[in-house]
Amino acid sequence: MENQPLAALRRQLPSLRLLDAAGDLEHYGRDWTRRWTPAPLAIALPASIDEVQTIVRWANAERVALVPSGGRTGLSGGAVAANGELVVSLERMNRVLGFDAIDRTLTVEPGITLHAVHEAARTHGLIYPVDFAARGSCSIGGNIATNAGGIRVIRYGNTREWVAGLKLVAGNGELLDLNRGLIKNSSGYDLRQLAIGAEGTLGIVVEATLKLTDPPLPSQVMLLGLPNMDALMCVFGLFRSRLALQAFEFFTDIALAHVLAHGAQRALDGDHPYYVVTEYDAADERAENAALMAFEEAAEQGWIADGVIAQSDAQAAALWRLREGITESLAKFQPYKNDVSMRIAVVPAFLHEMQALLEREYPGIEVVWFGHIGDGNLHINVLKPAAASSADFVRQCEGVTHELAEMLQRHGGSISAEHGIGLVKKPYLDRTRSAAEIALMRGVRRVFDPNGIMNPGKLFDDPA
Ligand code: 2HG
Ligand code: ZN
Repeated sequence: MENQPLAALRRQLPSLRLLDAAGDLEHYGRDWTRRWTPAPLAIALPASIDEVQTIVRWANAERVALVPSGGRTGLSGGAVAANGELVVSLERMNRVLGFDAIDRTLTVEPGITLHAVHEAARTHGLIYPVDFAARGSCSIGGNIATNAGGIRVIRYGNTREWVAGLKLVAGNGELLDLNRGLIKNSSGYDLRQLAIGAEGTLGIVVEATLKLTDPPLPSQVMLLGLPNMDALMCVFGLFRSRLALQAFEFFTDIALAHVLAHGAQRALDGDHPYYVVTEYDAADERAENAALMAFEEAAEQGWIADGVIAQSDAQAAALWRLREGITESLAKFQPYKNDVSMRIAVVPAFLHEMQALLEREYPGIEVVWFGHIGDGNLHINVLKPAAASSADFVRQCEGVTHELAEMLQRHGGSISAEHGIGLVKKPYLDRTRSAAEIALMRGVRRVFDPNGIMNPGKLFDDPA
């Protein structure tokens, strides 16, 4: 017999598409973390804001938990439904609703992929500059829910800089039209910004007005081989002072080995412990020469051992693949992921401490470092040894993460740079946010969502 609340939802919204086949529950109940067993009540695929609002009101009346769901490419368990929740997939709400040439904004539904946003901006001669490897699968609603960062943050900032307006069905069922595309709006609390990065705990993003900007100047992509860890930030300091950087990313020799084994092309002959992929404006000969001079100066200092500049778009894409293909190349090892950040100035000291911790705690285990070092954001992927059980491995990694979180606290950093807290990092939130902050966050949630139906158990637990 059908679950009573679900039967009530069907009566209230006969047109709503609902799925409950075992395969659908599994598909929509999990994200890229793969750690939890999906167990949602059912999957709702609303086609309009009205339908979303009706679902949220129903959920309040029936006290059913909702999990908003985009491309489920998240790495922190923020879109996992493992406790009988109704998954609200926004995938059918995936249209571009409008472009405003004067405001230079694009209004979209939340289920549109990041890639489709890029394409839509391009048709108007503009760009939406937030970008990262999951662009083809992730959705803009999910990007907003996690304040996604990616590979161009150094130039353009995070998602929150690019959201000019947001429609949110709050947890209490109200439809909020936040900021309405205004550039200037000094009228009290910016609820739009509260909803960005809230991981679906305040409401469901049902529409977004995104800022667009001019395409960047023509650029060059350079791959560098570095002889040691200290050279990373030395090269960054030099390059940032000389070049107009669009991206500055790093990875280690271990990351390179995996990405090459996964089909990427080797671009430098020798082996180096650290690599950097950087992209910078190179509109004319002067800019290109500045890059060569910076390269030579760094080489003279002993900070760069080898390097190559892409000579074509295809070569630039091949260099980028060495960095962007890392996550996919590691997926089969069930990696445990850390995604940490600190002020850029703190990176050198932090790297040394972190290296000592990881070497001590993970003897004989492959640990892969990479990420957006120019933003002070490091990704650490610890690869599960084939012989270890998933549960034991996660337990071991969680113990180490407690130490890492303490180290971050000492350095004023964050346990989640850009992937969100979700389920994965909940135990460490209090190392990044003070007790007073967390109490206020809980209070904000209660105001938006008095019955605690929005993505409960993510970010933090509601009081019993
Ligand atoms: C990236 O920068 C993504 O490639 C994924 O944020 C990082 O897999 C990861 O740990
Ligand atoms: Zn990243």
